[in-house]
Amino acid sequence: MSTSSREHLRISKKRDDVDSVPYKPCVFFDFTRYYKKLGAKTVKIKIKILAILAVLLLLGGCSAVGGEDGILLRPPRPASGDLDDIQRLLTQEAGSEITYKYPKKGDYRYAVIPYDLDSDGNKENVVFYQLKSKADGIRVAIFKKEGGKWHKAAETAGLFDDVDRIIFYDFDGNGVSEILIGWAGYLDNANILTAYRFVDGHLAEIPILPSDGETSYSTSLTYAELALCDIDKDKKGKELISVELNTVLGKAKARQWEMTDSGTGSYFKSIDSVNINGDFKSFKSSEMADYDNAKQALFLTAQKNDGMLCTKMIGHDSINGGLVSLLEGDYSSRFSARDIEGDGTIKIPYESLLPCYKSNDNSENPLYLTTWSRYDHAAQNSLSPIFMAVHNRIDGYYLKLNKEWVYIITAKYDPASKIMSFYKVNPTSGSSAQFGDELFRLRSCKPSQLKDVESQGYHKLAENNQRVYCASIGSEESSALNINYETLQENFKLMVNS
Ligand SMILES: [Ca+2]
Ligand SMILES: [Ca+2]
Ligand SMILES: [Ca+2]
Repeated sequence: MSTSSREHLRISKKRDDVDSVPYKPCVFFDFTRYYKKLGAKTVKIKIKILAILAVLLLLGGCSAVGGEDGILLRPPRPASGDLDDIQRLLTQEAGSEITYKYPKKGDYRYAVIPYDLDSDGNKENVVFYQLKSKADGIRVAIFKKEGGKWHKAAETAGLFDDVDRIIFYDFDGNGVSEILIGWAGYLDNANILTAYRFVDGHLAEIPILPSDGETSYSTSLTYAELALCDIDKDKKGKELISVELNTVLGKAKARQWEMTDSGTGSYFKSIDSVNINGDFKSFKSSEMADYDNAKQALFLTAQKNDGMLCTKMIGHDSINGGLVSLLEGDYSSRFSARDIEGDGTIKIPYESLLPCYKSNDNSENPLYLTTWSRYDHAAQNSLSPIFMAVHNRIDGYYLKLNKEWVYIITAKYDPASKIMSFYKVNPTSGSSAQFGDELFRLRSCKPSQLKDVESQGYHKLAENNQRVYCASIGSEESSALNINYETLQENFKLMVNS
């Protein structure tokens, strides 16, 4: 049996028990065609290395996350009494041990998620779980409290074994949130989104028109990355943007979705799409953020086939409307774009080898010069460099390079001693540059080692909970380059997330 046939059966089997009783199906909606379409799709299945064993109820870690208006908040947790009731009901009925599952991304990273799904003023609880026997795939159940007692109002089978994310949002403005669930595919690039509404105590699927010009409905949408953001900046509502990736060709496309009513039922349809230039292996993350004078764009972090990351930007065309791909160039780095300076704007990195390293030289671990830039819309959609730095990813710091140091100094790193040594570059005619005299060293050590390290001529530059960071300046040539403890301290920065 071919992979696609197996997938066909797998998906068909799982979708038989969709709780669709109260849903008035759209007249165009044809499940048979949907199954055929899915079967025809080449969904690459690879055995996934053990899915992360779901943590016990409520242990799904969730740091502060972006709320509806970008305010940092934590999603609510159910009261412990409610949790006990729900857990008891679920295990009683399943008749077997269960593993709770929690969304890996998004605003709700709990296995049990309270949310008022039908806008009646009381929160239901959405629960993701899987039988420990793995006899069946992942399931999602909705628990509703009526007459002071919880009961399972609805349940449906999911796809695959994990949840990528869950989104609650009132897309059609009727005062009731729709429920979007992204099921985590076995490959990064092939997550599948299904959409539901919870009406009259039942869960009903919302059809999706899968792409431009399609006339037959599906119940799912394949995506590599997903974002809910106010891309058109109208402050009236958020738009759903999906990024789809053709893994064979490495080509990607961003697509905007809208919920609309055909008169016979609501559905999601694609209203615009834009190609994202480049050759991609996967998409890692997306983040709506400011650039240039408070303009906003969706920053996408993609991974290329060589393993390097690159940043892509999707914005909104304020003159003609629709999505635009803003950053066309190929800017590669081992880092994703981030607010590295903590000033509220995202910087985009790209890297080149430090002097004295050759790209084909595998005899030593090469070090890179990272240029952190801002997106410059006026300069033909290109990047304007803000600063250049040498990063030490292992020890979690970077040294900004003053302009007069760039291309004049280079570095080597010894992971055993945690010493990064900086050298003057000796330009040689007719061949590549050579490491010249050593100028200074940076070194990280444990706080308990500081005295010993200081006795070796090091001065403390910075410290955090675990490590102390020091410098030692050893060459007279350093002063000619304005390298002293003051400038090093000023230029030395700890990475918050490397
Ligand atoms: Ca409710
Ligand atoms: Ca709605
Ligand atoms: Ca909007």
